[in-house]
Amino acid sequence: MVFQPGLFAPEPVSLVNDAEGGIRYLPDSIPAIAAQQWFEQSLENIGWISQQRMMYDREVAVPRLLATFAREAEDLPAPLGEAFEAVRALLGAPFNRVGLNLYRDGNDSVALHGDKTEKLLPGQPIAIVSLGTCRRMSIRPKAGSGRIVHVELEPGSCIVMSYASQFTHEHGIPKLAGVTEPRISLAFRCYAG
Ligand SMILES: O=C(O)CCC(=O)C(=O)O
Repeated sequence: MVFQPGLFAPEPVSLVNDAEGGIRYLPDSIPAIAAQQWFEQSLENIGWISQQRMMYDREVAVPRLLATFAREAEDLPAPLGEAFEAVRALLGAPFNRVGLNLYRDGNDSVALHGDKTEKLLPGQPIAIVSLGTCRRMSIRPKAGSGRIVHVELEPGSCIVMSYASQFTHEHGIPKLAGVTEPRISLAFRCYAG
C-alpha cells in the first residue's frame, strides 16, 4: 500500500493550545484501506511483548502488549517502514522511534501520564496513529483547573502532541466496558542523537 500524503486533507481539531502547536486531533490522516492493512500487518508481524511492572510490593502485568522499534532497525516489520515515511511526510518531523501498544479489549488501558522527555528532541512533536477499534483518549492538565478533554480515536486518525505539552498535560486510554475488539496505536517520537 503506497500512502500518498496530500490525497486526504484532514481538518485538525485543536484540543490544547501552546506555542509549539499544542495537542491536535487529525481525523482521516491515513486512508481507510491503509489503516486496515497496517492494523492486520501489525497484529501479525509485530513481536508483541507482555511486560511486568512493580506495583507497591508485587509484580503485575502491564495492561496492554508493547513493542518498540528504531527507524534504522534492520528487517523493520511491515507496516512500520511505510508508516514511518507516511507520518514523517504528514507532519514534517524527523520521527525515528515508534512505540506500539496493543489494547486487546476494553480491559487494556494506559494510565494518565506525560511522555518521558529526557531522550526526545526538544520542540519536535509526538504523533500517535490509531488502528483497529475506536478508543477514547483523556487529556488532563497537570496543574490548575483546566478542563479534561476526551477524544474518540478513530482508525486512521492521528493525535499530534507538542513536546511542550508533555510538561503541562497528561494523556491516557481508560478501560472501557463492553469493548471486545483490539486497538493498536503507533506512537512516533523524535529521539535525540
Ligand atoms: O495508545 C495511545 O493512544 C496512547 C499511547 C501512549 O500514551 C504512549 O504510548 O505513551
